[in-house]
This record gives sequence, C-alpha cells and structure tokens, in this order.
Amino acid sequence: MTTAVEKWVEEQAALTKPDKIYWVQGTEDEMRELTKIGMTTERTGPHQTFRELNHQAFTNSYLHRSHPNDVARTEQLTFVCTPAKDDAGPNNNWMEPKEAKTMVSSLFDGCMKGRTLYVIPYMMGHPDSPYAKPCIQITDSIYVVVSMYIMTRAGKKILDRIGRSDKFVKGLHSIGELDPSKRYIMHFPQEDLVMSIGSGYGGNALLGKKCFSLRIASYQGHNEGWLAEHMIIMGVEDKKTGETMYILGSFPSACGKTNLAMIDPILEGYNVTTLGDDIAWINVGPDGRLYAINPENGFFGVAPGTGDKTNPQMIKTLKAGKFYPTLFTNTGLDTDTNSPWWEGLTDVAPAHLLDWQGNPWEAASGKVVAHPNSRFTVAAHNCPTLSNEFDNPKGVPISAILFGGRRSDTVPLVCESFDWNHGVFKASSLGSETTTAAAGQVGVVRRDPMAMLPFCGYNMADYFRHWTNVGGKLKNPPKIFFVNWFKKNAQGKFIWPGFRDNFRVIKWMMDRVKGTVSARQTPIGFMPNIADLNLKGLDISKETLDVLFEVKNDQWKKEIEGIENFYGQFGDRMPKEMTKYLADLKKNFS
Ligand code: GTP
Ligand code: SPV
Ligand code: MN
Repeated sequence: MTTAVEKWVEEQAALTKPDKIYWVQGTEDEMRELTKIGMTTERTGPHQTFRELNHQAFTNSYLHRSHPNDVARTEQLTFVCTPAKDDAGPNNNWMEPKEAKTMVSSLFDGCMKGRTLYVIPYMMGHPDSPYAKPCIQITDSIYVVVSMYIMTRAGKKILDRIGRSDKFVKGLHSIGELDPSKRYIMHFPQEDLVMSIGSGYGGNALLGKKCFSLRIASYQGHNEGWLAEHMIIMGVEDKKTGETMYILGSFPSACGKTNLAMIDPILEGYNVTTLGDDIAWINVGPDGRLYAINPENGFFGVAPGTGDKTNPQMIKTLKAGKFYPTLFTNTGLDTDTNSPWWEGLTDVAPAHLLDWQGNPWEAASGKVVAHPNSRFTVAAHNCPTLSNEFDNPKGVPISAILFGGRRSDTVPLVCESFDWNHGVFKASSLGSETTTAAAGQVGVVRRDPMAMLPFCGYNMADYFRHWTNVGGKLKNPPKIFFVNWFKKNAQGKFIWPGFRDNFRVIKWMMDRVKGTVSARQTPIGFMPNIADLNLKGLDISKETLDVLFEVKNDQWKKEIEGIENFYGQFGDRMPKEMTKYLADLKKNFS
C-alpha cells in the first residue's frame, strides 16, 4: 500500500512531469555524486551549479553563482494564504488559498520536464526532540538538495520515521524559469504546505528555513502554545564558576545574528558557545522556564564583512570542511588560488579576481567583488564553538532575550525593558533600516517587530497577544534587552566598534540578570550607569558615549509617529495592553 508521502510525491510528479524521480538517501557518497553532477550541469543560469574550490584553503568547498536576478528573498512575491484575509494580517501579502493554488499550479504544470525531481525527507530539530517536525521537500535543483543536506537533518531515516503517517510538512519547490514575473513563494499554514517557484535563493528555496521554521511554524506555535522566532541561541560560560547562561538574540536579516552567535568575547574569563544563528523554537518547560532549540543543522550566513578580525570563529568554521560540503554563493573568486573572496575577508583585495557573476574585476570599476548578500552554507558541526547542548532534545533554558536593529540614530546602545509585557511592547514597535537580504530599497527604516515582519505566518496583532500569553505562563521570565550596534556619526561612520566589543554589553546584561548592578530608569526603559560597563581597553570618548546613550525628544516623537502608523493598520485587533504602553510613551515625550 502506498504511504501518504508516496501519494503526495506521486501527485506532485503528475503535476510537474519530471523525467526522473530521485529519493535522497542522505549519505556522504550520495552528496559527492550530486556535487559532481552539479559541476557539469548548467541549470541555474549561464554557469555550472558548482565549481570546485581550493580544498587546501577551504576544505570540501564549492562556489555557486546564481542567476543575477535571484540574489535575495523577494518579500513582495511571498504570500500567506489563509481562508480569511484578516488571519494573514496587514503584515502579509494574501491570496485566497484555492485561487493561489490554481495560479501557482499552472506555473508548476510541466515545469520539471527534462529534469529530475528530488525528494528530500528531512527533520527540523533533532530527531530525538519532542519539538522536532518531519518534512518532505521536493525540488528540481541540485544546489537546493545539497544546501538542504547541509542545513537540515536529512535522509532516508526521516522517511522511516514518518512511516505511514500523513503528519509531515510539505514543500514543493521548482526553480521554474528563474523569471521574477513567474516567482511565487506561497504558504498554506492550515495545510502545513509551502509551494515555491521561480527562485533558487536560500530563503525562497530552502523551504525548511524561513518558509517552514518561521512562517508555518509561527502559525503552529500560535495554535500549540510555543514560539518560532528569528533568533540566535548562545551560551556564555563564566570560566570561574563553570556556569553557562543561555541568551536569545533577535535581529532583522543582515543585522548581526551570525556574528553575535559566535562572538569571540573581548573580555577575559568567558567562553561563548553557539547553538543557533538564525532560528529558535521556544517552548515553556515543565519548570515554567523558556527552553529553546535550533531547528536547523547549519548556517546560511552573509559573507561580506566576515573576516579574521570580525568573526574568527566563522572563518575557522568555513575552512573546516569536516562535515558535509561548504558552499559559497555569489562571492568573488581569487583566480590565483581558486579560493572564494569577499569584501572584508582580507584587508587588501587579491591581485586577480572574478566578481560574483564571473567577470574579471577591476579595482577602478568601483564595483563590488562579492554580491552584498553573497552567502555561505556550512554545517553547524564545523563550528569550533558549537555548544555541547546543540543536540539536546529538550533545548537550553533561557535567561535573557535581546532584540536589536540597525539604527543610525534614535535608539541607544542598550536599554532594558521594565518587565515582560513592556518588553513585548518594545519588541513589537522596533524599527530597523532595510538591508540587501531582501530585494528592494536599502537603508530605509521600517517597523520590524521581533525581526519577524517578513516571517510571521499570521496576523501580527494576534502574534503580540500570543507573546503576552506565553509570558503569562512563565515562572521566572527572562529579562528583555534592546541593543543598537549601528549608531552613526554625521560622517556616516559607526560610532560603536561592534563585533567582539558587543560582549561588553552582553556582560552588563548578564550582571542585570544576576542582579549585581543597578540601572537608571528612563521613559524607554532601564539604562546602564556608565561605571557598570566594562570599557577596559576601549578607546572611546565621553562624547561618543553620551551619543550612544542619548534619548532625544524630537527623535523619539518621530519614532512614536512611526509606531502609531504601524499599529494603526491592525485596528481593534491590536492588544489593548500594547496601545496603552504606546499612549504612555507618547505622554512621556510630549
Ligand atoms: P541573516 O543571515 O540575514 O539573518 O543575517 P544576520 O542577522 O545573521 O547578520 P550577520 O551576522 O551575517 O551580519 C550581517 C552584516 O552585518 C555583516 O556584513 C556583518 O559583518 C555586519 N555586522 C555584524 N555585527 C556587526 C556589528 O556589531 N557592527 C557592525 N558595524 N556590523 C556588524
Ligand atoms: C535572512 O534573510 O534573514 C536570512 C537569509 O537568514 S534567508 O534564509 O535567505 O532568509
Ligand atoms: Mn535570517
């Protein structure tokens, strides 16, 4: 008798009409074989899928160049399809589910003619975890198959685990014609289904990542009492006591999560361990504490800016190549050494470079070598700071949550919320300057609550209420902090050194959690007494520190206006508690 998985695959094959169907087993030999095939096919544009790189420099690594129009997530082509438009909310593009399916099915019809349909059984979360979820992705891209193999726990054993059950998350993907006018990323939260066509880019095509582990999973979490968040999970061990504090960190795309997740602390006496760099699934444990797992098994990180000075642990991770292949997408190529290169990898550019599209690069051209959203895909197990708790099925207990964004002004270096609900309010009203991680204008402030604007699979008004409900179930809720590493001066230069120095702020937060330092109360929350910040060895002026911690009336008035406009879209659905906090804030600045 056919299983539910086989039946679903047969139906998708009948629609997409591939030449061949291939069930991914998940062995290393198989990936070597697929990578080899990827070195000779010309599927995704004018280039082969993979080019073998120098394995002495970057063990087991390959370069992939995407179609030039397919370099980032496309939020305007991403839809949440719920029967009622209001359930998707003003934070999502919406289409009626039947209409959406008819529309994309016509694009999927016959799209795999001449191609192989790959079936990837995979798990988000460690298979032993009660919070993990089994999934099946179908794709016609070898790049996607190898990427899924790196990013998730994939292979035949997951198929055995699903068995005859029909409880698995379904993802149908095709690169289609890589035509932006025929590109759609459609989510059907009620059916645990994603249909994505026309893009091979990470967040559009690796359906276990943003599509399932955030959009669909946030919807499941709302129904089941947990949270799916755009967050890192890190451990900070105090070497003296041997105790580890676990912290969650939420930042919008390309705002510093991966860097923070493996920060090399500037202060002595601490070890940082890495559990996740992008997504956290968070449950309330039997003891009333929050426990987080990382559903992923790898990192899909931003290459530019990653170097020995900014993120030495990631450079080691990328060179390790011990587990799975490592992929570089849309970076430049040093033709003398056959190694990947991007801005920030070394201070001086190598003599002979091809740019991300494979054209010879001239320094005088003023063009970038690597695409600003060029990325690497690498297994978490290659990371030297990977936590021993990474595979712990229960997850790790959380003591603090930090939220951040990219703000040239207005928002201070660090600020602590008064309590959980005040933290939810502040997180719900966060703004951040847009980045190249999504197609569209860069550098404009937009409201991005909990860094989830592009990823919340349902109405965000309900999402904020869900956050306060989860808080209500906690015995000892984590403290909530807000940070901004990205303040700039009049010349447009960052005034905070960032990266390793961010640990100075982490240390203050840990002291606040332990209750060993006091803080001063301001209208926006608790702020540090400067004497409590460890600034040893940092060359920073009193004036700069003042700017880092200033709270300016005119700037906050403008900020409040932005929040009011954002909240306004949700009408009466907005929790009263949130509008009350906003009204109080406004009073404080009037
Ligand atoms: P996604 O993978 O898109 O979710 O991004 P992310 O949040 O993980 O961001 P990531 O750590 O990859 O950093 C994005 C960019 O910001 C990179 O170019 C980093 O070099 C840069 N960056 C990270 N941390 C800091 C910081 O503290 N200060 C400054 N100035 N830049 C930073
Ligand atoms: C992001 O854009 O937040 C990413 C990259 O982490 S992607 O998976 O492509 O969304
Ligand atoms: Mn991300």
